[in-house]
Amino acid sequence: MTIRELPTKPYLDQKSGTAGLRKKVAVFQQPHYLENYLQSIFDCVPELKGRTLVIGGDGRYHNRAAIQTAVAMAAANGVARVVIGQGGLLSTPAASNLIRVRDAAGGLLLTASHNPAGPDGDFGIKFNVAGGGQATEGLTSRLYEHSKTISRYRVFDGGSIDIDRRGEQTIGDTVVEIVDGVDDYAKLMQSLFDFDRIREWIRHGGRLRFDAMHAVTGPYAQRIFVEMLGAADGSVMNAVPLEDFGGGHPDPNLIYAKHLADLAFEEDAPDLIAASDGDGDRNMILGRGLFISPGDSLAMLAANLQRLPGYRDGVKGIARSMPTCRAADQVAKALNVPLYETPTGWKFFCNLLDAGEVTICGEESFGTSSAHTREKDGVWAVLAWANVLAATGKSVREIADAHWAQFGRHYFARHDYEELGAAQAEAVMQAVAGALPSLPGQDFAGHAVTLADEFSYRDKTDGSLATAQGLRIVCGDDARVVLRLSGTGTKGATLRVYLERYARDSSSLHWKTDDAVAPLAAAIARVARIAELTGRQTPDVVT
Ligand code: G16
Repeated sequence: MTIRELPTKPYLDQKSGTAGLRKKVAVFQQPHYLENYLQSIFDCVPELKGRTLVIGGDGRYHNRAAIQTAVAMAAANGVARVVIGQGGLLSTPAASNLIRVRDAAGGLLLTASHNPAGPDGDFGIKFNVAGGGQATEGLTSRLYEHSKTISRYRVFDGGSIDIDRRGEQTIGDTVVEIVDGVDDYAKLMQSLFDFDRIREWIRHGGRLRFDAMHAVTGPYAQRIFVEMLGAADGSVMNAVPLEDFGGGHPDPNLIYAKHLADLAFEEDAPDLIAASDGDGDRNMILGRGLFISPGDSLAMLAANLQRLPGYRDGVKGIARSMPTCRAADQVAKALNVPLYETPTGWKFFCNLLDAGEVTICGEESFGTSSAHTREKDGVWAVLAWANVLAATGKSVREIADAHWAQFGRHYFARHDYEELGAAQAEAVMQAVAGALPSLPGQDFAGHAVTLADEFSYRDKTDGSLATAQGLRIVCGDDARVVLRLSGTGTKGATLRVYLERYARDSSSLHWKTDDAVAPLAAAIARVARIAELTGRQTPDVVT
């Protein structure tokens, strides 16, 4: 068995999107495609040599084969130790945590998040750096540049490992350790939340229902909610991870998890209903008869965080991505802590978290997390809600009503126009960009425009500048519309239109979200000429 250096030709499309390289499985299965990208990582991150690398994925189709390739290449590139979740499974937040716990130089997260899986589905790779955070914009650009000129890769020839057998194996000089992917994560959760209190809440009738959607969180949820916290058998639905996610679309929102919204409105609905996505970083929260939007969930958790054991020191700061509704801003104001507005993409939170500037952060795309890891964390969000319910003795509805009465309510909806031609999507963005200079002072759905611009962001810790991060039309605190193109799709272009309306007086706190934002949707459709430029009369997905 030897290390071989093999010639290869570059592919020119290995540019990371919002969260790593995501492509159709068939693209990753092209000769040397995966190898090229992995070699770019080993070449651009020389500190992996002699150190530890964590590998795990969401269990989707191609995961197991890709892990064998990654291990053979890690061995050939001088990685000293590879730590892999048993069966190749690690949720994204658990992988980030394992990188921290093992003081690893980085980790390979094999996931395309909530995108459908299977031979015709998607696959993806994300590289996370030491400390568990996502690769910065700078590193992902270097990887892309490198991938365009790559001419050889190194692989250890002839060995394979058993990823289902816990313990140590060797491949060449590299030790490969297969670990239980849940252990360290469960310990971390126990250190943050009051498990005794949640157990009591459950014993006294608190009911939880969690849908793992046949993706990676099944084993995490089963261990934590059922085995450790005593939730009833059957509290975790679709708990077995499957390579094709059971043919489903593990994207926890009102479209792809509509059955949970229906459940929430049943007479005998559980107290807390939740779901996570393919790789376990997203979350959806519902109470009896109520959906909590991600922006509200961030704000409500931030307002209640100090009740939870891991957060007794309070909230240092809150961060949200720019398109996320501004509910958390009101909480930051009340707590007298800074609010950071970053571009879409969890990677933009990582520097703030590393610098200790922020305790909790979240995004409209169903992501919430805290400084305990460097990824968004679905199971964490569910536990945080369970702990708030247990600590206050209130229902989700009571928490929400009290929150809105104190802070006002931000109605929020995202309208997605999927699989557009690149030129169509660009034309819409151009139409809005062209209109921006004339909008300030104008009426927009009954509100006066106070700011209309393209968002850019300077990271206060490293000074880096991210430009072209979305177009925004702001009407003071009262309303806002944001447009941007998705960076995670694998088919055509997706236009995202984010609509937000703020209501403060008691008579306006219980509208239907669709009704509340309808005037904004109509106004932006006119400015952006969406129907004319795309041929679409209505969005494909509303979340
Ligand atoms: C990823 C990123 C998130 C981002 C989301 C949507 O989530 O990690 O930060 O908000 O995509 O991005 P876009 O609007 O560009 O499609 P995930 O869960 O897919 O990894």
